[in-house]
Amino acid sequence: MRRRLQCLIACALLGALAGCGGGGGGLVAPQPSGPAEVEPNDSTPTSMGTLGSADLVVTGTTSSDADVDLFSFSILVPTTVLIQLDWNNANDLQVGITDLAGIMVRDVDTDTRPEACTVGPLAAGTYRVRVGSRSPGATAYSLRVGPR
Ligand SMILES: [Ca+2]
Ligand SMILES: [Ca+2]
Repeated sequence: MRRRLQCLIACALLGALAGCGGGGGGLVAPQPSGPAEVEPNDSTPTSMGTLGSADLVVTGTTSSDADVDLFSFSILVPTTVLIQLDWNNANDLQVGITDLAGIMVRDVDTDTRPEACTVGPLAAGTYRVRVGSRSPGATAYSLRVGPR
């Protein structure tokens, strides 16, 4: 409940851009490619690199609903960014993006997959992406961050 309230507040602050939510598949196919996450990453993010013209993709696994996977990426110029998290079973994952100060930019947690969101344009800087799970079982996923 608190998360959804935070999302509402964040969305309102950002002007409630459209294109946020789950079930919006079809725009970008899931890509089971890219480097894989390496634990531990619950509190120290793994860098996905600097965002250029190509999407950054990593794969990972939430081992349980207690596992959190953190990633970071940087942008050098103001950029509108797609964040998309996809997986292949009935489990329930969530994804959020914060700036380096920990201020939530957007949190996406619907009942469907993929969880996807287009935010921005974001100011140049480094951002943190948090992948979490509401399901006790393990879930392999693919996380895509790309300019849009
Ligand atoms: Ca993990
Ligand atoms: Ca983790």
